[in-house]
Amino acid sequence: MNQDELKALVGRAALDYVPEGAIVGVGTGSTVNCFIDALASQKQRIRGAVSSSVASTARLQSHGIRVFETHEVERLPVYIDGADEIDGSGCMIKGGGAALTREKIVADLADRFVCIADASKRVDVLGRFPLPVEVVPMAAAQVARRFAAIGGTAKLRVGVVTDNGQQILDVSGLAIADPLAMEAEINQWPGVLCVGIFARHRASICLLGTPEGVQTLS
Ligand code: ABF
Repeated sequence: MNQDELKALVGRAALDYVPEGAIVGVGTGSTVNCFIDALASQKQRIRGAVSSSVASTARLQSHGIRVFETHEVERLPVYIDGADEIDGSGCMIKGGGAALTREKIVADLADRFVCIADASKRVDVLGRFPLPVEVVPMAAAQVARRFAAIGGTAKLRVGVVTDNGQQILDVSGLAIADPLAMEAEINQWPGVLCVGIFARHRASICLLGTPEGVQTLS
């Protein structure tokens, strides 16, 4: 199976984690798009969704799935989202799709985080994928200097303005041995809106698409 087929496989598999009558938290990216398309075939089973991006909202609504605002819910039973990297403890690097801030906001509402990914996303140590960080533009240069001080090379994602009107830095050269500590540290840097380390909001379950089928990691 090619990568698109593996994404479709895990997108369908995630339906098993959507309770009857639920409002589902929905992430962003091409793997999540496969989940949204699969969800559409069972939309009568759910009340609707809370979305993590303008793009996912549009796709959900194109299928006739009601999209609730975050202030309309207090908790969600499940959040389904992809990742750029995921390690053995469910910590992730996310944000390749520039939606990391709203993804973390919606993940924070959910009782369970189900990550859907093809096998290429599974790593032992996070950091091979350049770490996305959403920043307020006036802080970008100073945040880049802070990353340089810890061995990172930050590059502005040119031509990208996030759904929140901010910028993205992509930071390469980091080996993230302690994701929780690094997430906590970077979150304190002035001008950082969100760092794409999901350790505090790690995946409780990962559905990994492999040529042998779906591997369930928890
Ligand atoms: C999203 O999923 C982003 O956080 C992450 O960058 C993306 C992975 O995209 P894809 O599924 O297209 O590989 O949640």
